[in-house]
Amino acid sequence: MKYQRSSQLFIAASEVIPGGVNSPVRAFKAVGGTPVFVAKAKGAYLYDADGNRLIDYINSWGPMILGHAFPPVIEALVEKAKLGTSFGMPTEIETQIAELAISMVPNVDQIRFVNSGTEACMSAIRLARGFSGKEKIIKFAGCYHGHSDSFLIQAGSGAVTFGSPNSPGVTKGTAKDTLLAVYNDLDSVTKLFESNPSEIACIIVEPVAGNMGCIPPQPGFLKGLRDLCDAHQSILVFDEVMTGFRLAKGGVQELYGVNADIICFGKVIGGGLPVGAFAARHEVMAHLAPLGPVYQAGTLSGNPLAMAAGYAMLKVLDTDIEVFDRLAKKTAYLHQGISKALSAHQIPHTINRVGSMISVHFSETPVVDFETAAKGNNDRFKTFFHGLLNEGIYIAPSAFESWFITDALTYHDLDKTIAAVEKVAKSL
Ligand code: KE4
Repeated sequence: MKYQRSSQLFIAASEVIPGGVNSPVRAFKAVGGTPVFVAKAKGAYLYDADGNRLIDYINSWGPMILGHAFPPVIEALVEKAKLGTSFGMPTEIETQIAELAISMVPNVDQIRFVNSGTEACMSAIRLARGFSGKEKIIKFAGCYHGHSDSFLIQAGSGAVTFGSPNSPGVTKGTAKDTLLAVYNDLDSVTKLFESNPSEIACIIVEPVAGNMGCIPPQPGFLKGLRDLCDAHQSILVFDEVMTGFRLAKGGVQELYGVNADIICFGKVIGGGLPVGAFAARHEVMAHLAPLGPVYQAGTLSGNPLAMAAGYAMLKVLDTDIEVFDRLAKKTAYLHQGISKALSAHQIPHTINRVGSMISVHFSETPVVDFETAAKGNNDRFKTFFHGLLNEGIYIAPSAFESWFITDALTYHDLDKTIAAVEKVAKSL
């Protein structure tokens, strides 16, 4: 594969955009080398600035669950754009996507749309604090909820890649109200409740973690968080920005049968346009402006263009009753193929998978939290990443990310990917 054009574009971008990218993980800092610039994408394939075709396994970090340039979404966008893109006034499409999302997700009565997952999670903890009258939050080391100050305390995703868990610019005043627990370790959560009695507004958790690679909740973990929140009158926030409308129609609440109090969304809900959202029962949402005192707002929140894209995407996911099963089967097939290829070359590895989220860890021990995820052999991951890229396979440029499977992938694409892993395994 040649990357001359991407290299030239990266030099030009770096002159005028910090690090040449608008989101750090794209800069390839965790794997080295020059970021690939995309010219266009269709279905399961990216076409980069040098004309290389790549099978895409990040799909814009989740949104492209049905493939790039998915026709119903594009058609909806084109039609809606002809009518204007944003008015700063209510439109019918916002009600339509709200009604549809609420019909798909258990245990919610209302939803507020924002413009990113960060905004959704930031607003959710403010609402939890306003509802409970308490100030502290519990998050989990390695979980990432966007770049709002309260979350950049040993965040996962990009922040871990940069090895600066507590980002400069986050004040001590903010940091003191964020308590850190260990993912899949209920005792670590219980201890925080005991040492901060009646001060904890909420627990925010990725119910299936995707920012340490993919890490499933161990049996009883989510139910244990539910019970702790009930016992201490705290709010349970599920950050389903990655998992919402991806792991099941009703997300993790449906998949694991545990209800949260506020659920955050992003990625898939926007069909590839900037949309975030948070949803809850009436009693919680009654505290949100303009109904109640908890303020939250946004110029482009609910803009009809993004709503039209999200609505077109959700409608397909709501009506195609086999899509989640197809996605899970393709991901399981990929899992088996990759593991067989790595094992054939005695490469120590562990693969985590839930539905259409999967991650490969070069570690002999099970990856169940941030500490075990960080023990992976990162040099081996770098070789793996670039080896696959050279074979036309694009996976997440960091070991601390999940891959996102799209239904546009064929079994031929999966076989091509497995064959590439077989070839790369020789050099690991
Ligand atoms: P955004 O603000 O990036 O839309 O969403 C933040 C967010 C919140 N919650 C979870 C569970 C998330 O995974 C994210 C964002 N995910 C990363 C990928 N790990 C986005 C990629 C990036 O930062 O460029």
